[in-house]
Amino acid sequence: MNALTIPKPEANSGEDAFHRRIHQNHMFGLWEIASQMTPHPQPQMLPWLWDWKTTESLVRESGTAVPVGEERRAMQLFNPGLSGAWATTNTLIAAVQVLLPGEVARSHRHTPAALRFILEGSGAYTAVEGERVMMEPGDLILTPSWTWHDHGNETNETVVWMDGLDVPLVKALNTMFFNMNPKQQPPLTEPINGSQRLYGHGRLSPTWIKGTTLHSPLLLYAWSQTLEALDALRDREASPFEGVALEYTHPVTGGPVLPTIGCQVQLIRKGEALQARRVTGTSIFCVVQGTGHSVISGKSFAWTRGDILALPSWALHEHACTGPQDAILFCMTDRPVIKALGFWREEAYADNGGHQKVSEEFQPGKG
Ligand code: 1HN
Repeated sequence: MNALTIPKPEANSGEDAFHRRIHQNHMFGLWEIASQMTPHPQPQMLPWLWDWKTTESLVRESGTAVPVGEERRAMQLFNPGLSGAWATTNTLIAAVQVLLPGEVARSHRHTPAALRFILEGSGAYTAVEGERVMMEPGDLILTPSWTWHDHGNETNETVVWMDGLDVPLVKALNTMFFNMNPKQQPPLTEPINGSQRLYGHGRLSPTWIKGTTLHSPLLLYAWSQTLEALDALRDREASPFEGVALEYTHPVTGGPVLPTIGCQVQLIRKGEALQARRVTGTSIFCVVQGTGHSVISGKSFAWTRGDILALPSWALHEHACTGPQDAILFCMTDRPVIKALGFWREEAYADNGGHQKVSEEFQPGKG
């Protein structure tokens, strides 16, 4: 038998008889694909912004254009860099969902973990495993992996929220399971906001409940408490990259709220221009209040309330508040996965006083 000839680097065109044979046999030489071992992440996803002005009008229209049937009335934000994949970043999907007065989104469960960040409307609810979790603007509500959940709006105002899920990650891992509950709304078995009563008191947790769950047992992070925490720190020196940034934590372990999705809220004070850095993993920001911009890889994204911004892995980014009021950003990220697997890296941008040169302005809807 002849020894394999080691191909020379210039023999990587894949056109000769040997390469044709390996391709026919479902093989490629590493020398043909080694350029995929990039020296640093080179994401396919694009940094992108969905402006609230556009999203809001489409979401309002969806209220009359499509019913809440078997499926939710949730507008999925597709990243234009990801070739039509169901993904806002390579690991996360964001959606904007509307529930009109009197509507119910029926009970189902799935392996992707989900969260809601409430944008508009008071008094609607998500029922999670038999517990109604009441919604107020700015609240963070969790529906962990494989928990039954339905939504209902018994108020007379429309409710709008941002959904966040780890769908692209679950799909990449081939671990998608989904089913409908035979009941539109299974019976309530827990007190309203029961998880908040048990776990919503900071460092005080019930002693009689042994062990804990991978996900946070606290399903509601109320905006009133979030705002109070940010206010208490407003006059402090904080992160040069994130401003007054607080992580929503699992009350028992101190870890992230979901094993696959971490959440943060950040206050960027009036006039504050944070410094640039890059980190591994992706994030999706939602502007809660204020106006400002984020510079991502030299492109400036101007933002205002309700805008949703997707940040790729390892992209240089910096945020600034430019309006007359403090800015607040909500952020969801795949950082828990990145950290658990040992892929976390961060790098401050040292040049130019920590600020990028802006070479382009993002145009909403165009790029
Ligand atoms: C889902 O179950 C909801 O429960 C919202 O409201 C958005 C996006 C992808 C997959 C499942 C919901 C979703 C979703």
